[in-house]
Amino acid sequence: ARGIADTYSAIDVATDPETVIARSDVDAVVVASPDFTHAPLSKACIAAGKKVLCEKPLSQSPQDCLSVMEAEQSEGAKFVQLGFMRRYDTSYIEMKEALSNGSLGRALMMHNFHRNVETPASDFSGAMAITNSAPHEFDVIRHVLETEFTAISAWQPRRTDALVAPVVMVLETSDGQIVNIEVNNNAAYGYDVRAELVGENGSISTNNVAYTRLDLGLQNSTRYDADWRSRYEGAYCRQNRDFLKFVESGQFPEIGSDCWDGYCAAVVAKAGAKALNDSCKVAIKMIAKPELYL
Ligand code: ISE
Repeated sequence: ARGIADTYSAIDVATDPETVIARSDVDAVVVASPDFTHAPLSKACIAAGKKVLCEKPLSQSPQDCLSVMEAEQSEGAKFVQLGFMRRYDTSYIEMKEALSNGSLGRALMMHNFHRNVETPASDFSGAMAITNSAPHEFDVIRHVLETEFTAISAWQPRRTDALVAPVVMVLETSDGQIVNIEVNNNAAYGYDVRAELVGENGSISTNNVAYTRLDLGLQNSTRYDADWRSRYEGAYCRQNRDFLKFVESGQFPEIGSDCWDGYCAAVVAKAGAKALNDSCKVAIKMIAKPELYL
């Protein structure tokens, strides 16, 4: 911890997060620790009256998400902004605008793939591709289409090696759209996330940003990012600036993700893990949206 703190010029290090959260000189908190700590540490922030930017997912358990929502509803205010930073990426902002301004016509489908060079953690499984990686797609697709998912199916192809195989999901929405998502955490060639929204009048696709093309030796090439930190650097900065405005003003960011969004992603992820395990389509059922999140 001291070595990391020195690398990033952090003032202090500590071993007990709840003591840090309670410090009088701590105004706000970023939770970027392992997934299972997100919900309890967010609740500790709410109890301390401090706004928190919590990395996704809020929890892999819908029940844990509901307990954080209950803590916010008891206080009558939102405290938690979730780190679904894709909403702040220019490609998804332009995609959402093309749908909302009517140029694409009504949305019919979305095709998505999300490829990591290699699994982000040694304990990564096919189910974690759904519960840890795919929540980005679950959230940003809900945000772009302004709809909810109603059912999910999931499959995996067979790899010849011991690496975690990709997961392919097909989802249905309450507005009659069909969405497919591939998550491949062992794509090897690069960090590659793309989406295409197909409307009744046209289609819009995201592009990976390449600032240069190398022309050399009768070939031309562009580079992939190695992981999400460089690919979404601008989105993270915009998300984090919105969080600081939230801390200062108390006004929740217009495009930020809240605990309801975290709960929805967890419900879809849990259904997706069940669909993969049971090899069948699973219905997605959620509670009614509480007033605080309307
Ligand atoms: C990781 O936790 C992230 O949030 C990245 O954005 C995502 O691409 C990766 O698959 C996750 O494991």
